[in-house]
Amino acid sequence: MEKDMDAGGQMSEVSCVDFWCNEFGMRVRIALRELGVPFEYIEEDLRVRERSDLVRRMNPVHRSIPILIHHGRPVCGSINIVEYIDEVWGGEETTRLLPNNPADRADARFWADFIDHKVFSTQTRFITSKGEEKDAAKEELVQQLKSLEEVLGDKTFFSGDEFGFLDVLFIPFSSMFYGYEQHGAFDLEVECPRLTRWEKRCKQRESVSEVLPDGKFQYDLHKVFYGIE
Ligand SMILES: N[C@@H](CCC(=O)N[C@@H](CS)C(=O)NCC(=O)O)C(=O)O
Repeated sequence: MEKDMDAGGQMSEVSCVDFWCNEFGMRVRIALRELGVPFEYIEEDLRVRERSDLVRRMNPVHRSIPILIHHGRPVCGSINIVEYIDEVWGGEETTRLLPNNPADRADARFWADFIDHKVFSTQTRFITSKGEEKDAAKEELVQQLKSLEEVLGDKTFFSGDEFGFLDVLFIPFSSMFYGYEQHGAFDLEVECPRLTRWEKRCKQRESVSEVLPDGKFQYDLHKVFYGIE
């Protein structure tokens, strides 16, 4: 699926600039696989402090990854990119990632924002803090996961029977579930049983299993990044 540059060093029609353990970038790689879009993967090693020329050129405002490059034109911001992928390559209703109904779409976007602005920042605070602050962040994170579990309800996937937009956006965060448990000394299956069953269902999909890193690798890398013993 992932194509290399051709012999003349030309860029593929579709490229994804990312780092293997980037939760935001995993969304893009999963979405491309779900919709069967061949793409070239360009690794941007975030352990190197300076961003590459390509990233500076393609995302001069934020200098962040992921970046989708389509016919040489960059698309930035993972949620924006997933929506773009859906618009360009999503076919019939059943193979689209975003729900067809405008109210369901608005709901999905609301929870997407919740994942990025609540869950991600709480996760970062939890992983990087100690003592009382860490305990408070852990409590908050578990409550936020429970909120997402409420949204999931008894459905197979967030939008119903089909794997879709919110599944694509949130499943990369499950690569930190092992890290949450280790870091907070709790059992996520006890706190959020439906969410952990959803995680297992998602991981049965090739698009997800090929992209998600092992939980221990992911936690170890976060520890290095944040200087946690
Ligand atoms: N909201 C952005 C967030 C992207 C982001 O923050 N990416 C980080 C990695 S997690 C990054 O590229 N940081 C650049 C750096 O660390 O130099 C998205 O959804 O794409």
